[in-house]
Amino acid sequence: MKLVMAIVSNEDANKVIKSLIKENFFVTKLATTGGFLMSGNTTMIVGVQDEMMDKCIEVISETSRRRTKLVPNAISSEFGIFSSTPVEVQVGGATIFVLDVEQFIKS
Ligand code: 2BA
Repeated sequence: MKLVMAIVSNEDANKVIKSLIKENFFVTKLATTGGFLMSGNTTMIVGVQDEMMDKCIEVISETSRRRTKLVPNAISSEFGIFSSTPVEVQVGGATIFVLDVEQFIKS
């Protein structure tokens, strides 16, 4: 058995969890904070049988794919603040750790 720990953006979290549940995985969602940006993200822990590992990684990767997004870019000038051309930022993506599980007990 493996323990998959996946860190995704809050924006993708619900989509990832819904897709995992649909594929019959058991998921625990943790509200976490990235140490670099100090902004909220979501960590999921999923206990999976070895043979289901690839499927689990596939579901997480497909539902949190890294992509670009256009966001408004406000610029201030001597005449006040106004919006200019939007800028492209990278969003999404998952950081995934896979750990061996020594024991799994449900009592
Ligand atoms: P990512 O590498 O996609 O990481 C997204 C979030 O995943 C991180 O949020 C952190 O919560 C987690 N994470 C990634 N790698 C990890 C690891 N080896 N161990 C534990 N948790 C890990 P943030 O820490 O807020 O980082 C946000 C983004 O800032 C990162 O995106 C990366 O592009 C950049 N970044 C993070 N640390 C950096 C550093 N030391 N130097 C330069 N850029 C950094």
